[in-house]
Amino acid sequence: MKSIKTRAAVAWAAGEPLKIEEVDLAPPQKGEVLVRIVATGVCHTDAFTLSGEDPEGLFPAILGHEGAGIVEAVGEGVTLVAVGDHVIPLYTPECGKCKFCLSGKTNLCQAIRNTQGKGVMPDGTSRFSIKGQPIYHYMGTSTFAEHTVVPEIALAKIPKDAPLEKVCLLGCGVTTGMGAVTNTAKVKVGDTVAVFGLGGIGLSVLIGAKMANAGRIIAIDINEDKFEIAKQLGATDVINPKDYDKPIQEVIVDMTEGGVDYSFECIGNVNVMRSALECCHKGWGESIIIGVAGAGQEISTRPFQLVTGRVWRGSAFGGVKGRSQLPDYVQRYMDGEFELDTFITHTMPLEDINTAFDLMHEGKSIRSVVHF
Ligand code: NAD
Ligand code: AHE
Ligand code: ZN
Ligand code: ZN
Repeated sequence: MKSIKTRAAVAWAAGEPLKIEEVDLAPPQKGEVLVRIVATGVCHTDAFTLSGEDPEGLFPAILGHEGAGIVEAVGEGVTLVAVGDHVIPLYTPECGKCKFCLSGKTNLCQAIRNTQGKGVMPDGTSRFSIKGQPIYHYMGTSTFAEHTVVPEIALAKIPKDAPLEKVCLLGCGVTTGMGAVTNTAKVKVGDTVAVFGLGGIGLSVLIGAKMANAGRIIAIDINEDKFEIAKQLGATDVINPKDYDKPIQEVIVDMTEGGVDYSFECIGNVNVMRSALECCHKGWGESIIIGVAGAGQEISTRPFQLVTGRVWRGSAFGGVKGRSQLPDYVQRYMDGEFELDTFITHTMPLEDINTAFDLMHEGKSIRSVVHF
């Protein structure tokens, strides 16, 4: 097989709009797969990396990690997928063999993590180039391209009747939020929950909390436009920290007779992470960090908060093992257990992808889905 030409949105430099380019894509090598991306969501993490705040950010790169597509070709030795399979690329792969996969304790497969973080395939090179200049991969997925190459361990095979332009959101946002509730926090019936940040991630936490039959579900955002949809998805209380002249953690502790059982930070703001921890109930409350904070930022609290029983934890891709567990999320969506339409506030062709970033920054979208 020869190289192909494809279309992609290229991030040439931090802080600059993406540029639509014709890109050369080398054929999939051993263990790799060529995927035609049908649709991709735009997650805040793409904007985070584009902003230059990501310590692993590399340029020029093809961003995007919330996609869905169809296998067009496979490299030597590929056995996990075949041409024609419908797939969701996984930024958290699942090799099934590494210490992490075998631990039974985490979804953070490390088989290809080093090269993934360096913007290249496991053999240390990129498949993307423009006029001979290599373009970096991103999160091992690079879904802002009509065609991408992905290691086979980084593909979840999904049913062919799943609508790719919707289930692409399960490639990151919705799975991350729902999974954080069930796998990381393990919210139980009647538990009190606080969700900070009502974007794609926070709203998916709401879906998970409602499904877990949590009791009170407090949704917090500084953009009140998010409150209506939060209520639709199960929030019992919606609050804006700007309406109070005391720290929001104190407001929540007062509202809940001592604090919540679980809180989720879905913003990436280290000050809010502190509030999310400190609104937890003394003795047992757990706060789950989902938001991604910029280079050099650190979290802080009085150690006494932990001494007195509050727990700080984190969650990546909702603790979900992509190849073995993501197909089940797709099936549950197909069975009508939850819906995705509410999340898709905007759709657009690849050419208009920068609008998706503008809408996100203006607080006007939940998810934009880009089609090719
Ligand atoms: P988003 O931009 O759609 O939503 C963020 C929300 O936070 C917005 O509604 C915004 O109004 C609100 N917000 C901002 N500042 C606030 C503040 N000070 N107080 C209260 N609300 C505030 O983003 P998203 O796509 O939902 O992603 C959320 C975060 O989760 C990002 O940091 C993203 O990088 C991260 N993320 C992490 C994972 C993971 O696996 N850990 C996966 C996906 C996304
Ligand atoms: N590259 C950043 C960290 C970015 C990060 O935390 N990514 C999350 C997924 S966000 C998806 O929207 C993640 O899965 N992290 C685990 C991992 O191995 O990257 C940095 O700070 O260097
Ligand atoms: Zn994401
Ligand atoms: Zn592994």
